[in-house]
Amino acid sequence: MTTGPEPTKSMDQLKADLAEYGFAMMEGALDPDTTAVIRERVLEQAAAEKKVGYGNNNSAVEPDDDVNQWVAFLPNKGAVCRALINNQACVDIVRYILGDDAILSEFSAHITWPGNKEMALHIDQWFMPQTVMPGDDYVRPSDVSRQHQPWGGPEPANHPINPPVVCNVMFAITDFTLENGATRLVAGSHRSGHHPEPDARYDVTYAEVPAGSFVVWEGRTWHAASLNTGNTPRVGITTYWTAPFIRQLLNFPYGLRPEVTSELNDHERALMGFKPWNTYGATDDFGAEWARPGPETTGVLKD
Ligand SMILES: O=C(O)CCC(=O)C(=O)O
Repeated sequence: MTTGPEPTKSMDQLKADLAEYGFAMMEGALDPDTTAVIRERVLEQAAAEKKVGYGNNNSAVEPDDDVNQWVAFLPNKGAVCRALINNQACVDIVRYILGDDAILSEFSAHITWPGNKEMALHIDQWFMPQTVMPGDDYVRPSDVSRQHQPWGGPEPANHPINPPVVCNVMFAITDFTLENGATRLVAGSHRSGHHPEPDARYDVTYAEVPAGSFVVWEGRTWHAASLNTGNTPRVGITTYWTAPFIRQLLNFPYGLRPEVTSELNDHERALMGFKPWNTYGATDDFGAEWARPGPETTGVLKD
């Protein structure tokens, strides 16, 4: 284990920890009642999804595990979860990292169940093209893959690296402990410009926090969920955020159920990507504040 940040209630400390370690922990972000209501809803949904055999694993990050469970696309699965994207500390730290126009990219629960397999350390912005010397060959952006990356150690690079373009605010809906699979992270790895070597072992910090906290890491920080060696599930909810010019991991404007879309307020709709950014994401009117859904756009016109 290595040194890392301590859980804090101070936004200033949270920002300082992020700069130094690439991650930070906010204690008391959610009150106990809200946390309990969300936990109950997520576990109920998880049990029902398991029963009908609905998509319970995420092979992109856990190819070898069929024990952990992702409850994907939470906004469709109960209005209670929307408390998380309306959490001021969450939105403040996201905007601190990515700027005011950041949007939500994913909003899902990740449940580590006892008997799971260990998730491999990774970074979230694996899709970013690497910097190259002028004239050098480059990987064509649509050919970038998780498998072909500049592997290396977590030490700071001595050359320019990409800035963060995504970040993750993961809410602890149960306690996160060493035993139940707390997220583990490599302090300082956000400065390395490297991806962790697939089978190497590194000094990690376990984000041990009480329920109601969140763990925030930026897109370059090495991290993963851990083994659950206990006998109760660890429930985390990932709110994953992105620069508005990057495709969202979950396609909210397309996939939200109509009854959910009609309940969203403007703040939530903007966060979910209904608002074009410098015309990107527009539908038929480049100047419109909001993208219009198909039935409301202009079709064939004739004199
Ligand atoms: O569930 C966790 O603790 C980590 C999840 C993770 O690695 C991710 O969402 O990229």
